[in-house]
Amino acid sequence: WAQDCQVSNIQVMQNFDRSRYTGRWYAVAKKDPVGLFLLDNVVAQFSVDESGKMTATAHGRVIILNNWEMCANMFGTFEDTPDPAKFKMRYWGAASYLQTGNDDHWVIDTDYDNYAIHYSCREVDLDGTCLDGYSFIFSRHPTGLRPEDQKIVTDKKKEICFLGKYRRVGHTGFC
Ligand code: ODT
Repeated sequence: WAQDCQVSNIQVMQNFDRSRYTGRWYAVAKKDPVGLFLLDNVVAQFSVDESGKMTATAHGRVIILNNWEMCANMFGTFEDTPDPAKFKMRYWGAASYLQTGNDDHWVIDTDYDNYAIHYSCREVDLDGTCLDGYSFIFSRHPTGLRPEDQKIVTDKKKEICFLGKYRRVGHTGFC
C-alpha cells in the first residue's frame, strides 16, 4: 500500500516534534505544482510561538508578471490537525502581488538535524491520487544533503509518488 499513490495512504513523520523542526532549512530540490511560484534560492525558517503554534517565513526567487524577477518574502501560519505531522498552511507575501493560499503541509520524514521531506497535494484526483501537488526536500546544510541521507530521501520520494519529478534548487546568493 505504501506505493499505491493514494494521497490518503501517504505515511507521514511519526511523533512529529515541531520544536525540533524550528530554525533554518535550505531547499535542495523541489517538485513543482501547476503554476509554480518559488524558483530557487529557497530558504524556510520555522518557529513555534508562545502559544505553541507553528509559523514560518520563507524567501525565494520568483518571476512575476512573466518577466519581473525578484526575491519574494513569504509568511505562513500553520493550523494543527489531529495528525501532528499534517498541517494546513495559510500563506501570503510581503507584497500584495505575491501568491497567497491555503495548502496542506505534511512533514513526510525528517531527522531534524540534516534533512526533511515536505509534501503538499493541492488537488486529489477522482481515483485518489494527487493531480496537482508540490514537495520540497530540505537540508540544514546550504551545501546540500549528506550522502548518507540520500537513500532515505530517494525512498521517500518514491513513497509519495514524486520520484523523478524533482528538480534541483540552487543557491546563488540572489536572495
Ligand atoms: O512554490 C510553489 O510553487 C508553491 C509553494 C508556495 C508556498 C510558499 C509559501 C511559503 C510561506 C512561508 C512558509 C514557509 C514554509 C515552507 C515550507 C515548505 C514549502 C511551502
